[in-house]
Amino acid sequence: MSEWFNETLHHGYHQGFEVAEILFENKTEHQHLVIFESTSFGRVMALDGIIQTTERDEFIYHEMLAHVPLFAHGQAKDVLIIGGGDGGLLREVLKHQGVERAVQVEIDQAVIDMCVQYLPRHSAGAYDNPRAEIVIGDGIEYVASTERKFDVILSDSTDPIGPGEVLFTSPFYEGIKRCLKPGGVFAAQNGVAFMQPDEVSTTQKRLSPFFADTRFFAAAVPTYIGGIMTFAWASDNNTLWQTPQATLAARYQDSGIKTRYYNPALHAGCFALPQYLIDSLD
Ligand code: AG3
Repeated sequence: MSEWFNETLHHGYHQGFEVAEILFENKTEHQHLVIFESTSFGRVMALDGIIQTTERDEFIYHEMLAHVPLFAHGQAKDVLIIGGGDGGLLREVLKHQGVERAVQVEIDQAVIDMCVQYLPRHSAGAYDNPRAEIVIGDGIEYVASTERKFDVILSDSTDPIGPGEVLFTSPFYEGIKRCLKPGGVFAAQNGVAFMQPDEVSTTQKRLSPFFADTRFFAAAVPTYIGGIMTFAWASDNNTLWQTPQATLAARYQDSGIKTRYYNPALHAGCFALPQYLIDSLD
């Protein structure tokens, strides 16, 4: 009998991975962390029973969360990442040579350490990059108190359950507004819309008091099951989201960045949402 890891996120609907080998399993200071070798998606990391990332499809999520805001902005120098302990997002952000500093605030040192050890292809050396600065701490406290200002802020959180819950609240968004430079952009993991519809409408309600433009973009990430994942987008520059495809294409080409999911045409289209989602937004 083979052993299976069954995710516990949605009611009455789940995905399972056949486990080849458990590589690490422990209760950290903040959450239950497991990293295993699967027979289908490479190495897989889960926190509190919820799949966070797999080697096989992480590129979709990390490329979209990094490159949509960064290519739209076009001249980001200072980037802040909240969460993202596996290092995949930091890896993609640092591919932008114009980024002079990427500060990452992660609450759980153990997630970083164990991912460097057991998911090394995620960070791919990003934690040793001199442009990266790692802060172990609570993201909500950081954005409420730092004197730094950022061009792009990315929230790579868990779902709004456990330690990640505060990263979906008004006080967090107020902090984001506080440390975003004029014309900057905030983007955040915002759940799988079909399965977690309230996350989209709640985020819209909570973000819009602080920003002139609040919207969502989407990508289909197979192991975030149930359809498209949405990413929240907030900026006081309400033209940034519709940066012309030709501009994106020029920036993409100049950057020399190689991607496997992201491309300028997909970027230009990713803000188009299914009607059921638009209707839920009012
Ligand atoms: N961050 C997003 C996990 C979301 C999973 N949730 C879900 N399927 N609704 C994971 C960390 C990747 N760096």
